Amino acid sequence: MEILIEKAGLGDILAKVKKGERLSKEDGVRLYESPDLLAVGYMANMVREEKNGDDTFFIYNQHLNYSNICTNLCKFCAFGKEKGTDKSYEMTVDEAVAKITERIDEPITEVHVVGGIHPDLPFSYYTDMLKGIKKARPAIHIQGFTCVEIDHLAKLNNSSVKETLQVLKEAGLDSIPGGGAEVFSPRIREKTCPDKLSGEGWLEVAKTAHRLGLNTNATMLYGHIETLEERVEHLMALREAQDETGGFLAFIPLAFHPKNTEMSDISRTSGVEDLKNIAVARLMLDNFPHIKAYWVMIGPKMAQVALSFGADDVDGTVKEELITHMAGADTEQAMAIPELVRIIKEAGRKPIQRGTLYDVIAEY
Ligand code: V47
Repeated sequence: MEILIEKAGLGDILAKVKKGERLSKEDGVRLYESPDLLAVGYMANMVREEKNGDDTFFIYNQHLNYSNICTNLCKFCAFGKEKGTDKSYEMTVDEAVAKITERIDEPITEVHVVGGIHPDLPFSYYTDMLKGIKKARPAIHIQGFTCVEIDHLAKLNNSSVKETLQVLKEAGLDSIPGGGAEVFSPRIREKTCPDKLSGEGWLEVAKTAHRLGLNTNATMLYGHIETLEERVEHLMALREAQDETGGFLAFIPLAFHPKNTEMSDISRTSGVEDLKNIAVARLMLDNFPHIKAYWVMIGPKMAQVALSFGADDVDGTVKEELITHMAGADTEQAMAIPELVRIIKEAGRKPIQRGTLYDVIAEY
């Protein structure tokens, strides 16, 4: 294989990977440009095995999308709706908490709470929801509110991001998911989500959370109008932030789903694209412990293959995910643990059920 990597013109990158040397922006672009998927994947797999061996993580989780009402209305999003339109919804705090209690008999360990940027829900709605969830299920880990929502909540709270995070933490917030990062490039944000928090703003919220002891994840929405350079710059900005704080747990590349969005003329990502994004992320993000292949977006089959291309996590049981499914995802709504275990074992890896902070719950 190493001869093939040399032949693919990537021998110098292989040498760096073997020495554990950091890859440059130019290296990242060359990896993306390389038509040799197996060469890129082989190197990413080396790093994956060095960091995580055969360990492959999944979680028993639940998604709670409390409202789709959103003032940002990003062009790539099919989930967000204007208030008062027929497809918009918002749960009361009691309705949101009922989503937790109705599954109280299942051994769920994490709830992933995300919604739109709502124009008029008060700050108390969010703290009451956190407190209500914790009261209903004290042991559950609440991974909630993207950095974009946190920035909005700080404004509602007439306070700094730091102080607001402290209040949210006291109300029950345990960690922050990776959404809302999109592509940090101002060019992309201007064209696709001009009203959204800037890339710099997103990174600042994430770093503030880390300094308060809240871990976060990071994402990148790929497969629309971004250039390969813009993808690499996004990864490098995350790598730099991680050097500063060390608070990111996982990176999740998100495959753009065009259906029902204002960018529906764009085709869905291909399998090669999906694997490339996992592999390049694994190679560039040398300081991220985990790379997640999110089966909801790339399908269980591609997520399984991704376990040999740099990924060491497949997310989890999920259930009731709306953001991707409203944009045309044809994956199931949920995956049962035996199925997650089966696909991981078939890929020759070791399935590990984890808690949100990668604590081991069960080994299979
Ligand atoms: O913030 C929106 C993206 C994100 C589309 O942290 C779209 O572990 C594809 O962030 N096609 C939400 N993507 C999902 C997310 C996430 C999912 C799973 C795990 C974690 C984690 C985070 O989805 C949004 C946005 O970036 N998104 N519209 C679309 N049409």
